[in-house]
Amino acid sequence: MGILNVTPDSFSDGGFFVDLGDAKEQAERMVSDGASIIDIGGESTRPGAEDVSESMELDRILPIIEVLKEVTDLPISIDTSKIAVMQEAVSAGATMINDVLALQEPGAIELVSSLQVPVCLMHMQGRPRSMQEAPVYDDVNAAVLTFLGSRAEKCIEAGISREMIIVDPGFGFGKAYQHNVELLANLRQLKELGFPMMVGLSRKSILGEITGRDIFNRLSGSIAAAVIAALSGAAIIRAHDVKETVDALEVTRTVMEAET
Ligand code: PT1
Repeated sequence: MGILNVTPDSFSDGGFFVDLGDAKEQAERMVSDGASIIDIGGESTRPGAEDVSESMELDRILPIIEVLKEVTDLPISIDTSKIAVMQEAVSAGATMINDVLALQEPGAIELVSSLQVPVCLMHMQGRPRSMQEAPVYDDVNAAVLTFLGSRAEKCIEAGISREMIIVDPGFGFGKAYQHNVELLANLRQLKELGFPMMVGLSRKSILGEITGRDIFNRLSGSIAAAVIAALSGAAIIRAHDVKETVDALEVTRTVMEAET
């Protein structure tokens, strides 16, 4: 899954992609580099990010969806927690919903049930603005597993079909350094839920903490994290550097398939 950010305060692209021409170019590159899904977010959810209004989010993403449809037939995922944005984006041609709030907004489950599109349910402790202040867990793996299991169950009860559900542990979302490391080390446990897993670690601060690198120098760390996630059973890797990530995952896949 290639990340196309359209927020001017986007955490690593620094607002380079608010321009439609740039968004188109970036999308074309991700397509030719081998992305399978394009993820668009109109609201930054990185640590410390402020809320964005519904109308601003729509103004940002609807034109991008139009442009993307000209460029590719790949699935378009919309990274949002707002039901109006989910609805409008799917009407405009988005085919997947990526919700860092795991459909906890009132009406979100019912809407997605009626839209019949795949949905990624992500775990977060707290909310983006303050989630990194003092995250606390008794057992981070158990907390994530329990939360995602119960959200998935609620979705299924509301009529979302089991095949439409993807789960994501939410690296960096209300997790301290040790929580992120423990989660990645035990990612296989999440497979027990029986849903495809999505993982986003691309350029995140945990990689900076491990390597001492700033955000522009985390490619190797991001690739290592993507490979570990794939070896642990992740089905979807959310990444900025599509070409490099696809190559690394092709090697990983080839070796995994050769295991006897
Ligand atoms: C993610 C994800 C996402 N990450 C899904 N959606 C972001 N499903 C946005 C840091 O610590 O992992 N899964 N949408 C980006 N969020 C962050 C969080 C960016 C933490 C950076 C950090 O640096």
